[in-house]
Amino acid sequence: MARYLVTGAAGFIGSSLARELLRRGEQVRGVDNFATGKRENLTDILDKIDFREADILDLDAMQQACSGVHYVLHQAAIPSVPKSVLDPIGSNRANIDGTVNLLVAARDAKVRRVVYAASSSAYGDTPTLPKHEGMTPDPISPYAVAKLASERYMISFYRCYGLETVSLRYFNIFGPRQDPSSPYSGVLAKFITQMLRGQRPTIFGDGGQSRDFTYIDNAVEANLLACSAPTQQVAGKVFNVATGRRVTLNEIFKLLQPLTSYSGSPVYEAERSGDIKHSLADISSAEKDLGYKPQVNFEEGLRRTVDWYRGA
Ligand code: UD2
Repeated sequence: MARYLVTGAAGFIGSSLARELLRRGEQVRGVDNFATGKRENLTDILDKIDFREADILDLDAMQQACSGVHYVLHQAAIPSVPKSVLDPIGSNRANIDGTVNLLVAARDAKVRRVVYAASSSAYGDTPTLPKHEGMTPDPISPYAVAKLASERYMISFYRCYGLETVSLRYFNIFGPRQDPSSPYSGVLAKFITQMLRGQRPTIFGDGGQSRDFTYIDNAVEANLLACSAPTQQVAGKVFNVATGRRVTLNEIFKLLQPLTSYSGSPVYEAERSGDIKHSLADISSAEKDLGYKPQVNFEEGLRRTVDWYRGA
């Protein structure tokens, strides 16, 4: 049995990781400052994990949190393109300073490996699709810049200190427990909850923008593979975590209509600043070096997510 530290444990992805680790019989420690995480996400597992309310900007707290830990799954972040456009300093603090603190703490505690929630936003709006890890990044929003900078810190800590690090570039992860309530929430959480309530969803732009939407179970699996894969295959490296297929917002709206029994139409508003048009991943590196294979496809993920929100 290994001990895992999940940062952002009360978040959508962090709490899903914690739940799967427990299911596999691992020990879980979690930290969260509840900036975006929710206590409800931990209700069913709080008595089974060593949870600490702490901010990743607090170096002492991170040093204590890393003590005796084998693997760190670093999910804590302020994960939003538009929020970072409004507050670049806050984004920089949480998404870069927080990562550096955590890396210092992990290095000093001699953690075996740190796996990081990097972002597909690092690629920016370059026209070539699919995006592969060898492409030169061209981030647009402050959020994307911060996620890329943290990725580079991960690589730097491997090169300079030998701390094994793996960065997973998540492509629009969605699924149960994604917070739908903030203006900065992921589009699927918003659309599904709005349409289930009979409210008109808002599409920013013409709805022709596309994403490689990736169901949560695939991201969880990728994290666990990133912990167990051989050092020479993964340490100091970056991997796309996605499905290799993209869907437009207009297509999603149509798919969601029968699933949510919503018969209305969407509202179209101006495109969002900092947005990119199309996103699609080449997942061959993750397949080869991590042994990753998407477990749940987009349609199945969408059905499971709608079912979850309907029952929530
Ligand atoms: C970016 C990253 C993603 C993750 C995420 C964290 C890309 C391609 N993806 O997601 O990997 O790091 O940031 O937040 O950079 N939209 C609407 N109506 C709404 C809400 C959103 O039309 O009510 C649009 C939005 O303008 C965008 C698309 O939906 O074109 C997806 O937006 P999002 O906020 O769900 O995710 P995105 O792509 O910024």
